[in-house]
Amino acid sequence: MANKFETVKATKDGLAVQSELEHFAAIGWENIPEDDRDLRLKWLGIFFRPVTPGQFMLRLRIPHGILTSDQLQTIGEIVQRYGDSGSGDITTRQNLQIRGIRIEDIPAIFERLQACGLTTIQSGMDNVRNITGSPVAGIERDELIDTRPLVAQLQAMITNNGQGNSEFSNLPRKFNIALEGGRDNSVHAEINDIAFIPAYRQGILGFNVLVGGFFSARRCEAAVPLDAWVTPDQAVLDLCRAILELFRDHGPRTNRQKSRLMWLIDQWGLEKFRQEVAAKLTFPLLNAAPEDEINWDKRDHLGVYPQKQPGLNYVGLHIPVGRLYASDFLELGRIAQTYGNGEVRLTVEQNFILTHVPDAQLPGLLAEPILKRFGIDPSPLQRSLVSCTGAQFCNFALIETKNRALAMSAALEAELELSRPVRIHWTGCPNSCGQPQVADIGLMGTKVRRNGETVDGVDLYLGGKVGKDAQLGTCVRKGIPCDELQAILTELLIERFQARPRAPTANNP
Ligand code: SRM
Ligand code: SF4
Repeated sequence: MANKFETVKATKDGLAVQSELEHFAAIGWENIPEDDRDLRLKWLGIFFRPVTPGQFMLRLRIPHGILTSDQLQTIGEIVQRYGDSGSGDITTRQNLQIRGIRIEDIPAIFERLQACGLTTIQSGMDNVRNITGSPVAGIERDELIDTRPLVAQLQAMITNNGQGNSEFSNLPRKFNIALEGGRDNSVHAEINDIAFIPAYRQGILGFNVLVGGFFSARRCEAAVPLDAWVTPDQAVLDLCRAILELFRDHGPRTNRQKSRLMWLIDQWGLEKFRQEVAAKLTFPLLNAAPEDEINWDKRDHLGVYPQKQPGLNYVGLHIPVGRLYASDFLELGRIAQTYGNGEVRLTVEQNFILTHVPDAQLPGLLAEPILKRFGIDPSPLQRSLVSCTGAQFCNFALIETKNRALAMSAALEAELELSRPVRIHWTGCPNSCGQPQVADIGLMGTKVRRNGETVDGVDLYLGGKVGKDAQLGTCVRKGIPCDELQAILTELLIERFQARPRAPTANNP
């Protein structure tokens, strides 16, 4: 029997609500039919938030995380309209979500977004999500492949140039694609349904292909090699199309908890899956190159770095847990325009990079007041902190995450001295949007019974390794009450991450 989501999709395609937007804006959020409001609008990137009813979240698509200062300005102006209810977040897919949005404003907002080259189309539900790539593509000195044109072409193919593409609007489940062109696996290739990683085959530079990586409440798997290598051109698009069509036409749809691409690969076996993919292509699918070129540790890009273009630099700014307000969008847009060429990048660590800053402009940029909040050299725990949305806006959340993550890092840093960053990722529930499995220390929200009471807690993950030889971390301890967590993390940081207790001071006796 089909699950509820399949019935909704079969009754009316998600993209069909495109033509009803004006009507929805006119009748108000309370009167929109529930399946349209709560589900189909997500095909347009419009998310009804039961936690803040009437104030919707808009999830954009920022392919490769690349934005212009004009686009930041537009986003800032849109968010500004909502006063204290307006905010935005950089997401773990190098993307932006903005909040506080009223349905009556959506038609005008969509016009404004379109006018500056932005779209929210097919960014939620059973669609291909934001396509990620190295945040320093095209400016990195040691880059192997500049993936920007490929990511742009893929986004155009999948979304029909941002207009909506019914070919890919009824997949069995969400779908993630990442292209890495550098040496440090900046995109977490291993947790995507399809990932391309650079590899030389017989002296030619192309990509080895990984498939089936995903996290879900039920199961988490690292992607497996497809034993395929493709040239960095149309072949990438053709391969994605072939896999997406197979997933669409043959992917399991009965149980939503067992519908991601890896479940189809399990069902068929990797060999048959590869054969089916190859059969759809007009070129022979070559075997993988014996080695890939991912041989660096992962970088966080915070700080000032020379670009491959002489005399120019990129400057990575730390945005605490990715949270931005209207004035931040406007101010970041202004400094990008004033000191660089107006282009910025977002990272999967929820941070921000200004590009093309001439050497002579660096002192002025580094003296800008906003860099006091969004610094280039934050303290070791703040630096690598990542957090999903959590209970403030997400109704799946079992705990509040972003504020808690910030407070916990500050409290730990008051107690401890750290000689290196420790990547701590918070996620509010087992859906793992905050990717606790890729962190040094992962914290997944849960509820804990203590003395007959239910309290906020976390499950503790350790062992996540990123960059070269990436590996997923696993749950080592369940159900730690949040108010007992600081003591446990203190011990862990001392034992495993070389932290040292600070000498007592007047402020911290
Ligand atoms: Fe996620 C559902 C937020 C990255 C796995 N995710 C949700 C929803 C849409 C649930 C909802 O409707 O409330 C969350 C929206 C909350 C809100 O108001 O912000 C949500 N996910 C996020 C973001 C914003 C977390 C963040 O703070 O950065 C990320 C947005 C990415 C983007 O720009 O598109 C986000 N989500 C991820 C990732 C990480 C990644 O892609 O690298 C994962 C794990 C990787 C994966 O998908 O394989 C992830 N989100 C999920 C799942 C579990 C998927 C599954 O197969 O079961 C759900 C629940 C679902 O889809 O049923 C989910
Ligand atoms: Fe919401 Fe859970 Fe995803 Fe966090 S992990 S954003 S709480 S669905």
